[in-house]
Amino acid sequence: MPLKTIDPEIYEVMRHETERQRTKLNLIASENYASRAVLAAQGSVMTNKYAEGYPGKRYYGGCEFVDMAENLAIERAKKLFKAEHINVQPHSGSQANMAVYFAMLKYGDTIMSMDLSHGGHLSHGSHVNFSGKLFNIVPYGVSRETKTIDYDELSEIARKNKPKLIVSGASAYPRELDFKRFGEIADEVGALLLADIAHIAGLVVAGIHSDPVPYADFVTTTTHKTLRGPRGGMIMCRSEYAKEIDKNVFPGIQGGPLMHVIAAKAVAFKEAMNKDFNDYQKQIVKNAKKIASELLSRGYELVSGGTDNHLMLVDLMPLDITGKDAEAKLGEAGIILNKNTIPFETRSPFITSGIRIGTPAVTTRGMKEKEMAIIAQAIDETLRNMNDAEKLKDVKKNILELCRQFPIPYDEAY
Ligand code: DSN
Repeated sequence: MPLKTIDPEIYEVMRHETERQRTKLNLIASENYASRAVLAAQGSVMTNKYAEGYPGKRYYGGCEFVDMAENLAIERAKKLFKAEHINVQPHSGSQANMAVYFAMLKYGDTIMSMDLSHGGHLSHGSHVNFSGKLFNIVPYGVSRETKTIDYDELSEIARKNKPKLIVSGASAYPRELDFKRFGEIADEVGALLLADIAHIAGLVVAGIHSDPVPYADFVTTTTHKTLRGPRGGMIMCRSEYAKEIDKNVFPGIQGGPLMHVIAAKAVAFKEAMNKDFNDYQKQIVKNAKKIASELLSRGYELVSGGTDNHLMLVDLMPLDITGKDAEAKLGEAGIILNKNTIPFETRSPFITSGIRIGTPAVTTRGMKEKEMAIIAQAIDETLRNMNDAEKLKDVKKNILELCRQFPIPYDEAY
């Protein structure tokens, strides 16, 4: 029987969520619209199968077809990223990072990573996360002047603290990461290098962001951001670490892999091999640069003065608006994004002094520079008229019209 009959409540929730996705503008830098093919694989019979272990070495019978799916995912990811070894089983980026830490480090070992408030990620060492609780975290950040990573300072911190592992990667850093330089610094101090490319994986595949694979011992990613696949994680590493990594994913920190998600990862990797995908990634960056230049020309301050990738951070301090209020008012106008701390933040992570704007999702809808100019204007009008309900209504109408012109890639998501 159809979902609508079996569970009308969840059906209604999903109908509303589809409508929300259809009628609102998504500027959350870490989100995207997976294709119908990806959704089909994820919502399939593959969900019924237990497959603890790895292809050809499972703890269950009946794994012949899920083995094929996992092998396809691995082979395709190897072609995309040119990595020696790939594990497609991590349920998330956080678990991918956890498996690398557990494979290579002992509790209490020193990890050097980007501070959360400077753009890092929870799983890179936040004190409220397992990473910060189990390991000794030495943070690095951006320079106060340029708001970009100062690699000389990073090198000095590394020499002083002799970390066992350096993490390069971020959730809110608008500039290109110099993985070669990270590699040199790691080599100099005898540290392992982990590149977490969760946000920029699609850009790396398309060759418009430097590739960490030649320099890093481990590369982790999620599969659902710029890569536009199902929600999930993945680890790439040199062959010498393959056994330790696999052992630490399963049975180390996970049980049965999510075979429906792995099948969907395989589909997404196939989609990422199309030339269209590279064009899509290029457009993501063009779109981000366009919003950035439009905001700058309207007098906004962007952290580091702009963007090289798919996202930017707006510093709201000069407007005396909090990130929390901006997120709420933009949401009312149909523009969905997230409040974000800015480097040297003085407010709490629940309030913040910034917002993060990303272009992967609007670019999937087919929007280009012309639409980015409209979006920047809508953001500006909202932020300058936060208490003018009529003005916000007008903005909402325009955003709705824009969304109608650029539909999401599904009629019904269920
Ligand atoms: N925190 C997610 C983000 O960047 O939105 C990543 O895990």
